[in-house]
Amino acid sequence: MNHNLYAALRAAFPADLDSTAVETVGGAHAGLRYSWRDLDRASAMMANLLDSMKLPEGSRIAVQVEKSVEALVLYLATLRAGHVFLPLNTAYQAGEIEYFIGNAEPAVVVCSPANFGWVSKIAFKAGTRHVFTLGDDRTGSLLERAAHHSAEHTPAHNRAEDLGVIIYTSGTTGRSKGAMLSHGNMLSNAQVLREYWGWKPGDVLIHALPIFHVHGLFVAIHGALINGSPMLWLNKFEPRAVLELFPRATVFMGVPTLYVRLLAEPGLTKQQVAHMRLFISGSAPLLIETFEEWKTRTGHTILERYGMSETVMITSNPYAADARFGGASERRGGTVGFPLPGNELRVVDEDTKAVPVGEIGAIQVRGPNVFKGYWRMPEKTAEEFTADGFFKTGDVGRIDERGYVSIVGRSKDLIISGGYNVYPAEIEGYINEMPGVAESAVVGVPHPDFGEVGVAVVIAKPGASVKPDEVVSSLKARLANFKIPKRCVVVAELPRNTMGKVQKNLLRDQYKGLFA
Ligand code: MLC
Ligand code: AMP
Repeated sequence: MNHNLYAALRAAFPADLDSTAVETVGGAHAGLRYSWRDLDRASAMMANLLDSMKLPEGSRIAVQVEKSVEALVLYLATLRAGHVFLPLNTAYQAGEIEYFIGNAEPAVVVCSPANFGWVSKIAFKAGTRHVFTLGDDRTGSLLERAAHHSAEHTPAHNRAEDLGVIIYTSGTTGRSKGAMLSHGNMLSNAQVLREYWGWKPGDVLIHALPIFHVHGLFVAIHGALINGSPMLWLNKFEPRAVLELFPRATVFMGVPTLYVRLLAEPGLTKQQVAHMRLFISGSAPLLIETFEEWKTRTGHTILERYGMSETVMITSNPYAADARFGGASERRGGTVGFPLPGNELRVVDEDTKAVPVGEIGAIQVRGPNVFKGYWRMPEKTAEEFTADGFFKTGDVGRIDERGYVSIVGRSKDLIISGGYNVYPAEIEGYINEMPGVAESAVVGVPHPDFGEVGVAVVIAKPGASVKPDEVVSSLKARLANFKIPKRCVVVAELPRNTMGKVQKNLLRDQYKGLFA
């Protein structure tokens, strides 16, 4: 049996291949319709282009391009050809890209036409032989080259455990780690979610998330494709454009910031969402206020789920009655619901013993969705798994007497800002190298729009003066914009415990009202 993920998605395309699979909405490239046949033929052409290059097995195809349907086609083509897709956030700057390309050693790099100069320089230096461009307006050398290839292609033969995608996640210490996901990891999760969320004929998904992380790339795209459901496709999230689409759609997925921004629109009414079936939130904690306000304004109860790059989706509130949990069908705000079918989740103490119901501990998971390990980091991988094969998520939570899981914190020092992960250690590393800086601590504080944002607390070397604005502008030149602390303060000293360790909890408390 072929476990190639594209082959499985293709098998779910509707019988009428000329019906619409994707319609672009909003922005300069609105109004384009791609049929299922278009997706199949275009991905065949790109897959044939990749085949013609005779790349070694398991070659990485690194992609940093603006969101477009052609970028989606490139993802499908990479799976189809049996290579490994490596998506990169468009906000990453040269230093970050240099690390990813150096670490992953991709055979092919695809970048935006505007970035070809600097990206190709980095890629060629790292030994990459092929660099293509792909614009969000159907331009670029990738499409020009693919145009010469046949629109028929037989998907590569893959085993379930074959690597399909590498997603880089930042590290608590040191640099980013590439989470290796197999065709089987992604397909099993897509199949489970299709059932669990009650996908059905007639569903239409609004796709307004970036496609370089698992939420937009896997949960949303696989969900629609494996159900043969069309997508209304926005290259960028715009609350008003989304609002206008609700009468034509049934499913919406967003990080909490998207819900907060939609709630700020006076046009969000029960009538406007009458056609919608399901609103799903994830990637960051959904505030109970947002959950309640959404219910009041729209009459819909947001379904919150929980996942991560290493595991894809782990838990979900129920869409319909879940027989495994006494027929519970309530979507409970402040919880992330039940472990998904086939996925085992436990909350443990420091000795890996399950804690009693209702008590807090570390969340560990095991299942067909859990990744193979970190790219070229066998020791790190071994550290993150228990002897019996559970992955240590780094999240802290509890399970209540009804089986609902809640995330109450993180053992990893991580800030989640608007659904993007920011690791303080990385930012602190850059700040600590700046002239005049003795030490720094970056902490997350509540923010009305992004949920949480970073604040940098800096101490200067004796006799030196450090200007907060200069710290921020210097970071901006080197790091992706969403990682930049929204505020920098210079102080005389940092609070420490008896071991000399900076007490970040005290800093978080001290600055929690900054953006109130
Ligand atoms: C943008 N900015 C952010 C930010 N996004 N700051 C902090 N956190 C963020 N997430 C800042 C920029 O730095 C810039 O600042 C300014 O906002 C405008 O930039 P923009 O690009 O125009 O912003 P906007 O389009 O408004 O983006 C906001 C957003 C976006 C919420 C639409 O961040 C987004 O799409 N988030 C979704 C992330 C996501 O898909 N996560 C899934 C991860 S998967 P300045 O100062 O430079 O002007 C995962 C697993 C799971 O976690 O469970 O799903
Ligand atoms: P990433 O590594 O980018 O995939 O981010 C995964 C992390 O996002 C998880 O480990 C959680 O900390 C967090 N996360 C995802 N979904 C939720 C949620 N619904 N509630 C709280 N945290 C979440």
